[in-house]
Amino acid sequence: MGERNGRSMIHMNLQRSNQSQLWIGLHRAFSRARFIHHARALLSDTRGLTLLELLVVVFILAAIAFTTLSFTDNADSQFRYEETQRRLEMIRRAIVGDEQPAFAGQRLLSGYVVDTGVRPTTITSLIEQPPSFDPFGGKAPIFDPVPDANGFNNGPTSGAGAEIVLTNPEATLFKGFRGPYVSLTPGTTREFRDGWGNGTTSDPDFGWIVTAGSSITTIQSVGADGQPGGSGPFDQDISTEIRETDWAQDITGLQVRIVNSSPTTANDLRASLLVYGINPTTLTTGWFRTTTTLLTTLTPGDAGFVTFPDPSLSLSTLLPIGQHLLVLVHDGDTILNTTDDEPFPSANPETKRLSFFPHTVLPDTVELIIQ
Ligand SMILES: [Ca+2]
Ligand SMILES: [Ca+2]
Ligand SMILES: [Ca+2]
Repeated sequence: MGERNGRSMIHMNLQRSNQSQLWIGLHRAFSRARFIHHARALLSDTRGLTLLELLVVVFILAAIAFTTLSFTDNADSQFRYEETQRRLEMIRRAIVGDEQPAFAGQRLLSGYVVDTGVRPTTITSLIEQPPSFDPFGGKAPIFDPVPDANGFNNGPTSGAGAEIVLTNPEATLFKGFRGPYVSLTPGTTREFRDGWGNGTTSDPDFGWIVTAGSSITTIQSVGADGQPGGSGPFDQDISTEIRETDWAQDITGLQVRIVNSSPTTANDLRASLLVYGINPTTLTTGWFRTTTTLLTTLTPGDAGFVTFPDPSLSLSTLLPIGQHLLVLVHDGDTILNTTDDEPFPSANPETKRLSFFPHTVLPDTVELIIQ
């Protein structure tokens, strides 16, 4: 029994052992299947990841390429925008000169307005000498006893009330066209376009829009879209304004102190300012004259004041920046702008060059001395 029992125990154990082997085998088989399944899944996952990665890489490369392209595009637009701004600044400097002190606080008078006494009407006039303009050079100011209603001299050159040319060297002013006032587009003879290349060569403004008001001139670039308006950063129009204080000085209230250092009494004195420019009526080069109030008597050793403008004048008191000539005037009949008006003393008139700078206050008083 014991043996039998023992046998049966062994048998059972064997049976159990076989069963567990079977289970283990089955388990292993399942495990292997699962492993293979997992491995396949993993393998297929790995393939999926690789593809995804590849796609990501391709996408990133494309994105980089696109970004580089749009960056290049953007950089190009940025360059053109800045070039347009630089050229607007160039136009501004061409018209009113360098607005910064040149050295040691001293300022230089330069630019189109200083040379010609007027603002340009087109961009072409900054490049080519307008037909009515004189070339740059020393000019003897011309005093006209009876000027035109707009203040400009109108002849005659001889006879009663004839123009008087102030030939003394200290009276000479350097005036006239000395352009081009802007650096031309490289490789061209007469072009000055904006950074976007707007406009055509036949356009007198080369694509810029120039608006000349009575006191403000605006120069505008229409931007990347080539037309006025637009909202994009580069389509928006950009412009520069030449304001009254940039190109002109108002002489209202400017006083001239006249000192009589001569031994004789001087009577019926005024001071006139001679300004070179273009007569807006005849469109020819000429001299504009505006004059102060009257000082009836000035005894030896005495000083007196006259003030711009004489109330009988209806001329503009806005004068261009630049150098002008102040002249002492004798007005015997005390009526301004009649044939007897003449520079004083007639043999060697008292004169003084006055410099009008942009953005500055004119001195309250300037002085003329009768020697
Ligand atoms: Ca005249
Ligand atoms: Ca535009
Ligand atoms: Ca007179």
